[in-house]
Amino acid sequence: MRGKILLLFFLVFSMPGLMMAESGENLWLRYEKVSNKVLDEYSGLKKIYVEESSPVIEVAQNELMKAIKAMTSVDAVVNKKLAGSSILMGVGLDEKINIQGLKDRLKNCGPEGYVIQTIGTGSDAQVVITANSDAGVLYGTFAFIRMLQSEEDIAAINIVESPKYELRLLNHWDNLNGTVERGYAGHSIWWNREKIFKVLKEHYQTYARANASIGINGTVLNNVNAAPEVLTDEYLEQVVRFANLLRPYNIKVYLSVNFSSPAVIGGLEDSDPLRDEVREWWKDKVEEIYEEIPDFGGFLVKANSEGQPGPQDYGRTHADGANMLAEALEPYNGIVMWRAFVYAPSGDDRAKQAYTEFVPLDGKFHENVIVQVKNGPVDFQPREPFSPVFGAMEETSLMIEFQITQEYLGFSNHLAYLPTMQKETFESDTYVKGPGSTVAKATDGSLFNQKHTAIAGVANIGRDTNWTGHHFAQANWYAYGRLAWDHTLRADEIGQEWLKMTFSNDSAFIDPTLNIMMRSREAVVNYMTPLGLHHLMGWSHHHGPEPWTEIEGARPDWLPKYYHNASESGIGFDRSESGSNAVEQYEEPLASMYNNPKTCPENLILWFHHLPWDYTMSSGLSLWDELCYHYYDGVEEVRLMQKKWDRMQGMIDEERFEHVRHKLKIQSREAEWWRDACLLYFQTFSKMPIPAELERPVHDLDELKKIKFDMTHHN
Ligand code: GCW
Repeated sequence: MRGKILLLFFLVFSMPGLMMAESGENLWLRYEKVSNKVLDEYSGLKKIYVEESSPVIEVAQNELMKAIKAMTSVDAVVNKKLAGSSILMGVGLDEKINIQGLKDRLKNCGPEGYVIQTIGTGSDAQVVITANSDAGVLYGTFAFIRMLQSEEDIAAINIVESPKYELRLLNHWDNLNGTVERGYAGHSIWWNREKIFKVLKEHYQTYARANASIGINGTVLNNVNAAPEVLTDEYLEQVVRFANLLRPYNIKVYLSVNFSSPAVIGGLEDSDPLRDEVREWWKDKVEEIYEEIPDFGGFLVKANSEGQPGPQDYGRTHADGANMLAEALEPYNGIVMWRAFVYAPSGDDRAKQAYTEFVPLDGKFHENVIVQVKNGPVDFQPREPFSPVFGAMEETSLMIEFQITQEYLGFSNHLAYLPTMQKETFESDTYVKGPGSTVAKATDGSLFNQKHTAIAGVANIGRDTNWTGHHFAQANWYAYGRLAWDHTLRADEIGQEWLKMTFSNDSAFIDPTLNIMMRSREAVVNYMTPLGLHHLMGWSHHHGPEPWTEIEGARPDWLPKYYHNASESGIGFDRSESGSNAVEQYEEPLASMYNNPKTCPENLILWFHHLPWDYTMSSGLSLWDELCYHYYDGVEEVRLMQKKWDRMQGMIDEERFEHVRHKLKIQSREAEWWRDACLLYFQTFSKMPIPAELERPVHDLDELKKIKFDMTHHN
């Protein structure tokens, strides 16, 4: 019997095309066997010399040994002597080995960068992984593992790396009751779990390893819509456990705090930031936290925004509020990240408000305050211009906030590879210091003398086995970290790295799949909000199209009509001089360029202009026809994605293949839903026909209006 089982086992796993089912739980840290082509070279990685151990170095060393074992079957051992070791890792190796220029190279890699270098050749070759800190060694080790996973040549490595941003954070919008705001991958990994911490330890370690592998060094554990209770003993105890667990991976924990905490949980009369009693309360609270977590990162605050309390409730400014917290955190080197995502219910054009409120406060924030600005001026739309706040506050540390969770890009149902969008923001020229003053440079310290540089990504992580709901959404987590480390990396090179580690090193799989990824975000823009349209989504769920929605008593700027302004005279938001004049917030030549529809980039034209339906676009088509072609292109692209993906069958495990195929089917259906809903609705104003050569809509407008989108299965 046993023999038969073994035979069956052998047959199943030796058959070409039949691969082990994979759930995605190991993310990009799968450590598959490398090919025979490189096996010989890699098998030499037998002896590891470690200079001065520490908890962080131990993590790096264990990871490396585990990876080598899994990829090459070699049992690497720790060697006490430097001579004869194949891998040398640790801080201070420059004192022990004589490599020309190493000291200078280390000078260039800052506190968390690293050097990886091969010395010697053939069987004497040694790989050196060194840095100025244990964290740098950890990151260098993961970079080296990535090279092994991607089967790169390691015979002559010569790498010097340093991160572009000092603080590279994930923001979890996780509520203490276990739900996740705009989370589409199950419930919170942090809060309200039934299983005990001990059981979950490995799960958390995977999270920590994954983040360490891409250089994330901080995580905010709770929603910016913060419950004051997170600062009570009950929750702080849990925060201490998370901090202890994440520390050896060089990840600091931060908390979102509710500005009214002194009143709500402290029993004070109010939370006025200029009252001594309130200031003392925060100081005591901070002291209490640091007693337990000496390396606590600091606070993230959403204040006076979307109903959250803040200093303005007491007639104080954002600076008054932020500085009070900064003062409490300062003795411990803690940071305040104060969000600029603000807009008043009945104010001016919503796109202008962050700038209007924050730019006058430039220079008024303490040194340990960083103002956190969303990439665009409205709200994580599939395409927005960059926020004009970037570059406009020279005397303030500014950080960029991206959204990794796909609130407005199809949730975890749609394949949308986000780095192409993020690169668009990074590379946008603000012109604040002349041409070349990109958003990247305006935030990474190269243009202004920021005290701190930082970047945040709103996490797409949940309790789903594959962590992110859609297997390809893992790529957005991975890529965010890689870009936070180095925003000059190309979206395609990051995508390729990720595909190799997550699926396969076979170019017959990688090339077409990378092509799907690289074109995916533009597809989403086309079938949802082309030509600068924005916020056409259902007002509460933000998933499906509801350009028609009217809700009595609702804030106008939560409803799509506020943004698209469709009427018989045309469509679009006039932000030119004749409208809200939001263009004025941009430097020249951008202000003039955006102001004129003839020079405004057409992919943003309806963001800045309200134009008649028969307006002639650069293609010679009318605006209406152009809009139709974009919506149809979006749908076509998803159908193409499906075809390309179908050809990948057999190249990866069936489980993940099928899962993605299923998701693409949903995406394809929803792309049609979007196209038909928007075009049929806008057609009631344009009264123009959909070009004859295009297929007919598959839906009926009245039917579409009746769809009640059900959010429940997304949480
Ligand atoms: O995009 C909007 C979301 C809110 C979110 C808010 C914010 C956490 O719809 O769910 O709240 O942005 O960024 O604060």
